Amino acid sequence: MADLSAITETLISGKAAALKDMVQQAIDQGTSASAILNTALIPGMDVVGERMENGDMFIPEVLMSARAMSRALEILKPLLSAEESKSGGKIVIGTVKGDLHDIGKNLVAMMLESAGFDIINVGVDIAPETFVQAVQKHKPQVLGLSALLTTTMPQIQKTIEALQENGLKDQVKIMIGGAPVTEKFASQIGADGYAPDAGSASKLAKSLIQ
Ligand code: B1M
Repeated sequence: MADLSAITETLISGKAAALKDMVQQAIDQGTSASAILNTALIPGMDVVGERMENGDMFIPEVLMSARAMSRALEILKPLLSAEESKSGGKIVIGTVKGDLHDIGKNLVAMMLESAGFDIINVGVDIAPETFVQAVQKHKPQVLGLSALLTTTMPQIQKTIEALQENGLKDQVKIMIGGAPVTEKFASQIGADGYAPDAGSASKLAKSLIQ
């Protein structure tokens, strides 16, 4: 059995190369990708968040952990594929304006892709009008909006308003998420669904498309 707590510690220390090796080793030893993700990596990022909040870790160190996490996710990506059949749906996903957090959004995109959706990941710091253009261009069934800061949550609402102003609100289902986002907020602003994590995002997208 792989030492998952050592993986967590290496992620917190931001040692990307060592983390990649350890994740690969854990997989080779038979540990499932979801166990590595849910038992070692996500709890590790939570510790990083707590230390950041307490002033025990600073932005450059947090960035090193974030980079290490992204490298680990690259290894896990092909292994996290869901068993369900392809849905054939198209999803545009991005992080809202003013927000640079992309690990969770990329994880959601990855889960959706492995569940059979066609994903257009438009990136971070995306303005409402850019989301509108992406919806006009790609005509997705679902638009996914991610926000990790309480200060950027209003941009989700602004994006929904921009879709409304451009006559697109009824042509696309809007799914939202991110640490500060809640079900209540989603219904208040007229989003079609909220998902607390990547696994539920995949289930939600399927239910929205049906
Ligand atoms: Co930032 N940051 N950060 N940060 N950062 C948080 C979010 C924070 C909670 C840390 C803290 O203080 N405890 C705090 C926000 C407080 C608040 O607003 N309530 C915070 C802050 C304050 C900031 C800055 C303002 C700090 C500063 O500069 N003073 C700054 C803002 C920059 C900006 O965006 N404009 C900042 C910067 C950064 C870094 C750049 C250093 C880095 C981001 C690097 C990157 O993403 N490439 C960073 C990081 C890494 C974090 C923490 C530590 C980790 C986030 C993460 O990746 N989690 C974070 C603390 C924390 O969350 N524990 C923190 C792991 C990821 C798998 O989870 O992103 O929650 P998460 O995604 C989940 C779900 O939320 C959900 O599914 C995902 C997978 O299960 N989900 C969706 C996400 N999007 C979804 C979309 C969906 C559905 C579900 O549908 C479309």
